[in-house]
Amino acid sequence: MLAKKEEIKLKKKANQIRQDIISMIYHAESGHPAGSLGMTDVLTYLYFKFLKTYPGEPSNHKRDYLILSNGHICPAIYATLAHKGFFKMKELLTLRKLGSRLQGHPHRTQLPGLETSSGPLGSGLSQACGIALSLKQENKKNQVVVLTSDGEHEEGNQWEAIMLANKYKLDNIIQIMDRNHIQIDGTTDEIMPLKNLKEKYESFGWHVQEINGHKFKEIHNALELAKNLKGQPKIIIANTTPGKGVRFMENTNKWHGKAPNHEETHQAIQELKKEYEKIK
Ligand SMILES: Cc1ncc(C[n+]2csc(CCOP(=O)(O)OP(=O)(O)O)c2C)c(N)n1
Ligand SMILES: [Mg+2]
Repeated sequence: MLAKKEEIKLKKKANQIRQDIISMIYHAESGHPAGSLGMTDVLTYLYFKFLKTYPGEPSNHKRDYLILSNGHICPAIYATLAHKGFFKMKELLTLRKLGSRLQGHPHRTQLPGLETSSGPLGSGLSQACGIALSLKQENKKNQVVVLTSDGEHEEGNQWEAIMLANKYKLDNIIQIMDRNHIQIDGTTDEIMPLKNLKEKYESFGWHVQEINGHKFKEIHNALELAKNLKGQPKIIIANTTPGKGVRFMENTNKWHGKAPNHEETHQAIQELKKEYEKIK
């Protein structure tokens, strides 16, 4: 069970991370707010409760691995890493600037805390499989958590990795899918219907859970169950609201990859600040 006190702390942290995401994208004048805001609760829980991380020593061999496959939502992981102490908060406003370590898509060798580079969709699960397989061969217990998006499930490579993870019984993988029903140009139903992803994954030999990706108790319970389940790869389908926390950005693909202007930024931050005061 997730204690009430912990839940409140996580909600406050996620709210602050959302404010940073908005400021970063505003200053960069480009970026991807919808998916970033949608996955903030999951990322907050992972870094502040679940993953073994070593901010001062990011390559520590005891660490768990977080692979961000849908690299365009990197403002969320950058802000979370900064809050966790991987680098200074003031660096966040260098997002997408020339020479910055915070590129528009994650660049592994530049920024401490990143395990992979990403951007080309559909590659992260394959990368996670490689890491998970090598950890297994060395009898290591580190967890490999991979974040993917629903849009990525239109990539053939994704399904090759799904089969491989089953073949090698990669039970050190937990995939969390951002099921937000949008992609660049519309809804996933309009562009390429994904139908019943739970049934599909089950038929590929995966253990599947479906949760509300904004309820910390559900995130907690699903990850605890997944961590302790052996013998097969595991996926948590996180149903999320794209743009979560900023009403005018919610549930539309219009904010997939667009920066808010000055007024919109002000409105978004005000809304988040009001919400922060209500957290209890
Ligand atoms: C292989 C590949 N094809 C196309 C793109 C361009 N692209 C970037 S984001 C995106 C939409 C993908 O859908 P999803 O990740 O679900 O978007 P979100 O929910 O974050 O809006 C596309 C097609 C890409 N990055 N990589
Ligand atoms: Mg999506």
